[in-house]
Formats: sequence, C-alpha cells, structure tokens
Amino acid sequence: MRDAVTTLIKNYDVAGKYFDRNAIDSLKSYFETGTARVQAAAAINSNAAAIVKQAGSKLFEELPELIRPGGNAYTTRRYAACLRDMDYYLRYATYALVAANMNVLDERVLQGLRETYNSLGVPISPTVRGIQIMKDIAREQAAAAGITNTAFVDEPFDYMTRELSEQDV
Ligand SMILES: CCC1=C(C)/C(=C/C2=NC(=C\c3[nH]c(/C=C4\NC(=O)[C@H](C)[C@H]4CC)c(C)c3CCC(=O)O)/C(CCC(=O)O)=C2C)NC1=O
Repeated sequence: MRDAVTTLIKNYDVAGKYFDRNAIDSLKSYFETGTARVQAAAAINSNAAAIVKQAGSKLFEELPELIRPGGNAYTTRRYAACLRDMDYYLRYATYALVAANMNVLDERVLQGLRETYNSLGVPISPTVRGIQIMKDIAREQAAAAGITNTAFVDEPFDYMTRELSEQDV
C-alpha cells in the first residue's frame, strides 16, 4: 500500500536521483492539500452510515428492478450485501483521499472484483451508479465542512468507477 510520498520516493530511488523540481512541486501540493484531505475524510467518516443509507435509497429509487424479484439486491441478504459493498467503497475512498494515491484501491478493493461480480451476477453499471451517488454526497459533506475546493474528493470515486467499468480487451 502506498501514498503520494512513498510513491514518489520509490520512483526517484529506482532512478537513483535526488528529488527534482517536479518532485518538489508534487510534494508541496501534497502537503498543501493535506489538511483539506484529512478534513474531507473526517466529514465523510462522521456521516458514513447516513451517506451509505441515503445513496442506497437513491440508487433503489432510480433502479427499482434491483430490489424486485429477479433483481440482484432482492432478498434481505443480498440487499444487505449491496449496502455493505457501498460502505466498503466509501471507507476505502477515505483512505485513498488521505493517501492522495489510488494504490490502496487497486490492492484492497478492485483486484478481482469484476470477476467476483460477474460470477455472482452482480451488475456493474448499477454499482458504478451507486459509487457516483456517494461521490456527490461526499462532495456535499466536504463543502459543508468548509472545504472550498472539493475537486479532489471526486478522485477515488472516479477511479473506482473507471476501473470497474473498464472492459476486458
Ligand atoms: C473491501 C473489498 C471488498 C469488496 C468490494 C467486496 C465485494 C463483494 N460483494 C459481494 C457480493 C454482493 N455484492 C452485491 C452488491 C450489489 N448488488 C446489486 O444489485 C447492486 C448493484 C450492488 C450494490 C450497490 C450483492 C447483492 C452481493 C451478494 C450476491 C450474492 O451472494 O448472490 C461479494 C461476494 C462475497 C460476499 O457476499 O460477501 C464480494 C467479495 N468484498 C470485499 O472484501
């Protein structure tokens, strides 16, 4: 698992180089956004259960067939599994936000996920929609916590949806 700093160090060490201008710039930007990242994660953490619940309701409102007989989230067990997955995505998004690096998502969330979903018949595009709904709520929560530029909040959610949607070639 890596964060923005360890990734940079690794890359420069492999090349046997001192940090150059680019490295210093990206370190500066990492530390400048650090407080906002921690604040955003804290805002999401303290509302996590509500965010998942609200996003789930919105998702099932938009796509009611998911919870009807024949839908993948039909039955209380699968409904609960779906919300639990949403909670995983939200929690790991906060880790990636603080790390300013998406590596934790690759290692802990995305690896093998599409295969698992395909074998269980969990539909990908509604899952992607669920993650997008959580992104919008997370950004609102960050703004409500006083963070002015909330663009970085989108990153982990966009990363997960992009990786999940990617087609095998
Ligand atoms: C931390 C990393 C991690 C992830 C991401 C994860 C996902 C994950 N989701 C699963 C199941 C599932 N996931 C869903 C999710 C959904 N169904 C829908 O219709 C919706 C679109 C969607 C919710 C948004 C459902 C319903 C199941 C149960 C499927 C089944 O058992 O038939 C399973 C199969 C095993 C189980 O049921 O626990 C895994 C491994 N597990 C992990 O450890």
